[in-house]
Amino acid sequence: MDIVLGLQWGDEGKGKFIDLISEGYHMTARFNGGANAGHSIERNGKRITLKSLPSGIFMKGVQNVIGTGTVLDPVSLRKEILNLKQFDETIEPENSLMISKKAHLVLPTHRLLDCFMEDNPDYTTIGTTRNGIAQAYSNKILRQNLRVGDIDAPDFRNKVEQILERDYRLLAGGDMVLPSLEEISSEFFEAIDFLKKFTRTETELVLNTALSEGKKILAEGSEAVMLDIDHGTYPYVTSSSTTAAGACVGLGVSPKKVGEIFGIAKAYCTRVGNGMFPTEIFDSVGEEIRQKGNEFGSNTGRPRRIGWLDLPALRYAIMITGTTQVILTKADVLSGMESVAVCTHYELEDGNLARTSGTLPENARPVLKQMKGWEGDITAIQGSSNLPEELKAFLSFLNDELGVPITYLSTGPGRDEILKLN
Ligand code: 2SA
Ligand code: MG
Repeated sequence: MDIVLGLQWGDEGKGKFIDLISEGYHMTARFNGGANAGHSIERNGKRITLKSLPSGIFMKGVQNVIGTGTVLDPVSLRKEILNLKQFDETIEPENSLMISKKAHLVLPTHRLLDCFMEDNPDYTTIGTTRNGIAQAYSNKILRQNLRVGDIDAPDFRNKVEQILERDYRLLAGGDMVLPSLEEISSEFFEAIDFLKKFTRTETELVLNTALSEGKKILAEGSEAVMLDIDHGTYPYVTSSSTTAAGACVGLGVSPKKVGEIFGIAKAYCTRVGNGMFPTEIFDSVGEEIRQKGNEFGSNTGRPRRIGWLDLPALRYAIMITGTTQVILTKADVLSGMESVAVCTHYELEDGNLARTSGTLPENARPVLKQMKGWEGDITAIQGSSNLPEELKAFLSFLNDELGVPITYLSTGPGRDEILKLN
């Protein structure tokens, strides 16, 4: 099993890379997160953003798994699949998708409680995607949640209604305008009926059987290492395990079965939501990168914060995940800049930090190295030897600093705009 992970704060371009390599796999599997993800893929000049579905859903003959470590919102999944069919009517997720019976359900009140907590000054505002992700995961840990496998039980409806009513009593104490219980309940059960069209099974058995038959599996991470619940910039993180180990836990596959670990990183950094971001750029350069790189949340449309490439954070993410290859994206966005900065280390009062999760002492100072920028449109370049010399120097500097080879360079948003580096 190979794994694709985001090494920064998300939106590194995982969807595009998975789309490029998924042809070589029999199965693609999502192991964490849910409708908070936004994996953008291009097809025939049109872009579509996947939320809960694995990116292999577009590939004929590829089996797709929504694994045990995910949280599944039936209402959102139904919308996503109906939208997908409009985009490409030949796609048949009824035949190519299986969902873990042990994946946890996101209930309608989880979304409402997420909004309630985000807007209530008694709680820390995380800047979540408001999809009820933390509420579903926390109820899982509390052992109070329902799972995909529960939807066929005769008392499922009663149990859901009981939870919705209980949550509504809690929500009624706030000043949120709530939809009627009947409304959210009927939308939810309509989505549950829709969900019943799909295979629901013990996906860990399917995955391990496939591996024992020599089939190749690609595990697809959502969000990214710096948003990991344990190793990210807590509390400004998501609620799942976004690391390579998280893929093993979330899919029920042994670490012994893992081969390549592809880490995706942008040539700069972005983050949405709150939290520390030491290399953040606040001036017009940041705005220029935001516009040029179209750095807006693919689901929520939120402007993403922009910063220079943070090598101490990237080294940390590579260490935590055991990344074997780095895929560098969006270097084209930096084209035409006179100089490009990279944070090489953090300076502390008593020394330097080369590796950090981003949680820094107050007086830590990011040290930026200015590198000469590269000119021209790199999107059409064929063959890495034709890249501008300044970009080659940038890549070679990063290779040396990271200690892991950069094997691909994405040179533009298009599907084919990616170079294999030798
Ligand atoms: P949540 O909703 O509970 O997981 O939010 C917690 C933190 O995790 C961040 N987060 C993300 N960061 C980047 N991209 C994400 N996916 C979408 C995208 C986001 C969007 O691909 O663009 O559309 O805005 C994602 N999902 C969660 C979030 O910002 C919080 O900091
Ligand atoms: Mg995204």
